[in-house]
Amino acid sequence: MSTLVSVAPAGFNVERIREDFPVLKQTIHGKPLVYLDSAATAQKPHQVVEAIRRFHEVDCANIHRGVHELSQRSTAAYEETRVKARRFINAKKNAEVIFVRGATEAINLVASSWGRKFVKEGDEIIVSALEHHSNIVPWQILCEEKGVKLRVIPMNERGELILEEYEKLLNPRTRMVAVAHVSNALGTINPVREMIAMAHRAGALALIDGAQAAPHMKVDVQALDTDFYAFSGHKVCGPTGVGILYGKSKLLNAMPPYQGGGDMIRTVSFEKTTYNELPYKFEAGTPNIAGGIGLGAALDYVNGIGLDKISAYEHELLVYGTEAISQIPGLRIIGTAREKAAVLSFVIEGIHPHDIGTVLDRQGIAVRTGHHCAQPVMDWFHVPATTRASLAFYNTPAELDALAAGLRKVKEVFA
Ligand code: 7TS
Repeated sequence: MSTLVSVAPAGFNVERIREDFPVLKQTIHGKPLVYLDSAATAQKPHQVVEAIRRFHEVDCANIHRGVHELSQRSTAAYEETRVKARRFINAKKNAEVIFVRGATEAINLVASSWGRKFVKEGDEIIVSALEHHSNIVPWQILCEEKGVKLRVIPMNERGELILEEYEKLLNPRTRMVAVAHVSNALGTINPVREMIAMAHRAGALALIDGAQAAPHMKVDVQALDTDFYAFSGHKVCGPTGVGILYGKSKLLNAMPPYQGGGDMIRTVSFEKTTYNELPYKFEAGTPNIAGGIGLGAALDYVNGIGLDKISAYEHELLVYGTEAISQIPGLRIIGTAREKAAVLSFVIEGIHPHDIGTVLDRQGIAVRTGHHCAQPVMDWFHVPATTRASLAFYNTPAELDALAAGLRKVKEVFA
């Protein structure tokens, strides 16, 4: 048995946890599956699958509209997830928790709704050099429409943001600072609490893209004092197509609706329509009800293990995996921030990442190769793409040994 397992936090039993993930118990090309692509999407425990199945088999009805029993039940189950999500990020009020499709939609909602009303020509918006495209492009669209300038916080060779440079970018024209909590391409954990405080001192708002943070660490939106926080359910062991936007109620109340339709209105006439209160003002149309209920089960599941334990265990895995793959000749890790979570991005001299990914796949090892929707990060490091192994609490040290062995095989194949 690996020594690592013995230093896993008390009460953390990875083999027991893996029993909850039927998908992990399969072979791929005749080899046991080694799933190292959780940054793209996390696997789902059977409790989540069961909650979705139960909804469809027992409670299925539309929500917020029926007096009948099934609609009451499905509304209650869906709204229960809002409460769970509020607790998950420690928001003050349920009304500050908006259901969206995922982090992408959350950021688009803010850029579109808040941006439409509160930015004007000559203003500035700050993002960082390590953002996922979903925290760049919505702001670029807004900038183009409004004549706003997009400014970029640079990073160092470790993939850490340079706060002195960030400080210089802040000025009275800055309206919004939109930054990832954790980088999907590098694993860097940004000092967002400090960055939010800096934004506020300059009179700007802050949006944190928590897509890669929510699965790995305890998030407290009140302690961060963030104005907006976005995450995707599917990266926290929930289903795809559902996520959460947190916003301070004062800001959300002042923003115009993002989409019009059912559920987001109070009254409609051809002369004038009035809008529903928060959070429904931002939830037009029939939502992903099954997904929302599945997300509730996922948050219960993750809380049941405990994010403190998850963080501690994954940190040990990251250290172990970093050591294991660093032994491979010609391998360079991209992203060596001192504060780092769950991501091993790397290149191997002379071998294209897609070839690495293909050879690993033949050995049952699932990694992502490409630019990871973070092309500016690739440009900064002068690489076209990387191979990325991303970790979750259900991974084991033995799987990281398998990755290292797989990479040795890659070297043999392309020798
Ligand atoms: N922000 C970050 C930091 C992300 O990593 C991702 C998705 C998103 C936003 C968008 O999330 P979505 O659920 O709305 O698509 N990242 C990845 C990834 O690294 N590989 O596949 C998707």
